[in-house]
Amino acid sequence: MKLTLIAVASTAFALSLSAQAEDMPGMKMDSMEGMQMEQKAQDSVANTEGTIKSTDTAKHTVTIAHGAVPSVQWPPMTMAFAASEDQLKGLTAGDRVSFSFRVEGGRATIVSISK
Ligand SMILES: [Cu+2]
Repeated sequence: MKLTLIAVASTAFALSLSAQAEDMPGMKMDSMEGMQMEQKAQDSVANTEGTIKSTDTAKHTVTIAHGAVPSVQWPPMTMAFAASEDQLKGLTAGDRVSFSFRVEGGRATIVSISK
């Protein structure tokens, strides 16, 4: 009688262990993927060159026709970047610039820009 109880108890214990073992790797992988994505977002500062198409000091954007940016897998394109008032200062359409930018949540923000 005592032996049967122990057997049942240990089976239940083993079952709960294997259930945990199945859950845990999944949870670990999820959190690791999350960390890697965060890491990528933090590291995604890319450099390229382009030509200023327009600036918008009210919206704080600069539209640049830029070349391909392999590090973020971008083809050449014309697009708007968020820029600070300071960064926009002295930039005008037609200026050839080299700049670095960061991509966060689908929005590209100028890190530094120079003619
Ligand atoms: Cu682009």
